[in-house]
Amino acid sequence: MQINRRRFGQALAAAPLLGAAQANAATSAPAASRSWFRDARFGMFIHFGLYATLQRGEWVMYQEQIPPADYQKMIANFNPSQFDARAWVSLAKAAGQRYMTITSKHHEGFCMFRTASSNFGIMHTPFGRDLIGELAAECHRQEMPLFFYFSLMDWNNPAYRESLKPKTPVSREFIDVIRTQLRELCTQYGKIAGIWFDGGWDHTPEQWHSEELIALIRGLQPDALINDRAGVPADFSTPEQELGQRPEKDKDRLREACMTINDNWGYARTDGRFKPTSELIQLLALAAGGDCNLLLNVGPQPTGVIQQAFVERLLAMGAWLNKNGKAIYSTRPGAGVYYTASTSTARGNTFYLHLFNWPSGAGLRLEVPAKGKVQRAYALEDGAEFPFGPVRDGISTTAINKGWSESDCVIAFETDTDQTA
Ligand code: FHN
Repeated sequence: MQINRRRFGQALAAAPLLGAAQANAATSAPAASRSWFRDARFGMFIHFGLYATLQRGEWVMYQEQIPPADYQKMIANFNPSQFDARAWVSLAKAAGQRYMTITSKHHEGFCMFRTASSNFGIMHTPFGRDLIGELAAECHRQEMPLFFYFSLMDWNNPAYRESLKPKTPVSREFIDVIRTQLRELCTQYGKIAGIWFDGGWDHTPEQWHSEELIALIRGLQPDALINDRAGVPADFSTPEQELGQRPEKDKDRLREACMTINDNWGYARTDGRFKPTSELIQLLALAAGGDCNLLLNVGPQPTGVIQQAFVERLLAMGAWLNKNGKAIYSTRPGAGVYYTASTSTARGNTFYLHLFNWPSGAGLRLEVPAKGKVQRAYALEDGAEFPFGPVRDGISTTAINKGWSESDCVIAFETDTDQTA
């Protein structure tokens, strides 16, 4: 039964939650973990692995049907000599990203961490350093929460080879390989933020022993957050390349949308289709307006250096967040607004209206619904006051964009009422 990703997503959404007790034991991280994650709103996704050496994205082995024996020979060329954990973490910080998620093992099965489970890993390359270990140490040093992405399917592990065929359960031998690797990730690098499963669509949660794997992680890392891609809902949903609609039943469920800056997760030398910075800022605001985090991806080059096109956009997002972060971090969705190119967030008694693509020098008349009495209105990035007057269940104001962000100009409305309730 070859399950494709979209159908797997639908299957997951339809899956009746397992018996309450088991689910709870298996599906929820502590409240403190849930709230820091929800308040963080913006993370860096890193797809880095052996595939980077071919510079054609992370699915190159599958797409080009490279035989495992040939693919495995490539470990002799893996040497990201310019890899610098401090540079990666500092870039995420400068971008305003509050956590990081790195591929510890992608579908190719190449382990980016020190492991006793296989020789198909980074310690057996000319590079010969524990990249995950160095990144984890730097994240601890800079107090940056770190998630490990972990692919269940593994194109190069002989124990999984049998399970590549449709309708084939996953061998106990391979489940034990996964257990060993998860145990290493949960014990070798101090406190981790969580596990980001992926690549589970070819088998059911039962065939992956997902409950067992999640219980293993919770036992070793009680504060860890775990995503929904082992086929068990766990702590957070993960729409991909879209913000998607939040199902009614998931009103309070944690949600994180992952997106690429260009069209590839892994480094692809010829992929120049980079989203403009304005679109990335608007995606972050729309995500927050939908009570969703944005996990924005970079695919480092084989040297270990993150390409300039990614760096420029991330630094520009950081510059915008330096002035407007209050309207993103620790916010909740604001009341609905009438304007197409906009969204709203709220924090306490303040309501933030995000206006997209409002040209500098252009005028705008706004009518904004506000709960309670509006006491002050101003442009968040520089505090410039906005004159306003009452209209039916809200206020109206007229303004000219005085050089504020055209990507997303945030107007703050301070009121006497909690805007998040
Ligand atoms: O196949 C992977 C893909 O390479 C990438 O890792 C994304 C990131 O969420 N997940 C899978 C596709 O859904």
